[in-house]
Amino acid sequence: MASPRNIFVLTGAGVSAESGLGTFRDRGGMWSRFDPMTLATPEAFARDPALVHEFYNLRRSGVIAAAPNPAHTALAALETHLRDRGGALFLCTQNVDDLHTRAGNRAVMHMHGELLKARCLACETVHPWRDDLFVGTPCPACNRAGSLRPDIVWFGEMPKHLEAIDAALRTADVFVAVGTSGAVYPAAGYVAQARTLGIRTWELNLEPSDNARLFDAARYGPASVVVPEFIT
Ligand code: BV8
Repeated sequence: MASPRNIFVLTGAGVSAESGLGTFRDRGGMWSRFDPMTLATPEAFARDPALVHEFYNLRRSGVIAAAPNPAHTALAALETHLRDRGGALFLCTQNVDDLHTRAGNRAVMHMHGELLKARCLACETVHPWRDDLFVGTPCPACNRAGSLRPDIVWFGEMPKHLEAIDAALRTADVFVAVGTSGAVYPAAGYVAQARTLGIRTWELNLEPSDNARLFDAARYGPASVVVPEFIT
């Protein structure tokens, strides 16, 4: 790779697959076993909060038990490398785990929220959260019971940090998508936006994604191999 100053990296579930966290749309993936409309929408939470809490409690304990893999570590090294040379890594993740942060990335834009945070629907306070959540769990700030939800962006909800993401894309020299199927918008549209801005686009994935034809270049293989190779 040449030496660009600013790199925008969009990560998806594939970057955490080798840490043991399941992907969504692969064969055997989460959404092939569970219907996202019954688990990952505000309507599902209103209808059956106990079921939705159970699903996210399981995933939260899975994240706590997982560890970053060489793909996460390589992206943390890339951030330091670019910063030391006056550039920047804009790391935007669709993942709700904290593995980029634990690997050492300082600035991570979690556009679909974070599993290790809970938000109160009554007072809007966001709390760091590692325990199981139940329908009757009181909010530590306002003490109201039944008002806490995972601080996750569900289908039909507005993703987070959209302005910062747009600004980062506009100052990037290279766009790299890692381990994402390109099925969920608005993230799936960023490669087209990058192309419009004249930014060189790379795909790093196990196999060609839905958007593969939109990338200028690609490397296919496990993220733990292709990401470290790409940055050296
Ligand atoms: C919104 C949290 C309004 C939940 C998630 C345009 C057209 C059609 C529909 C829409 C559209 N725009 C919006 C929509 C609606 C909808 C949408 O996109 N629907 C799709 C399904 C058609 N979008 C929304 O509702 C979004 N909100 O649009 O608001 C708005 C927005 C902007 C401006 C104005 C208005 C909100 C979407 C958020 C949904 N929340 N996550 C939870 O986690 O429980 S989505 C879910 O998919 C995941 O959580 C993840 O975040 C996301 C993306 O999936 P991927 O990360 O790509 O994972 P996937 O399994 O699909 O792929 C894994 C890839 O890794 C594969 O390619 C595989 O080959 C690869 N891989 C596997 N192993 C490895 C590997 N690669 C490397 N190494 C390996 N070892």
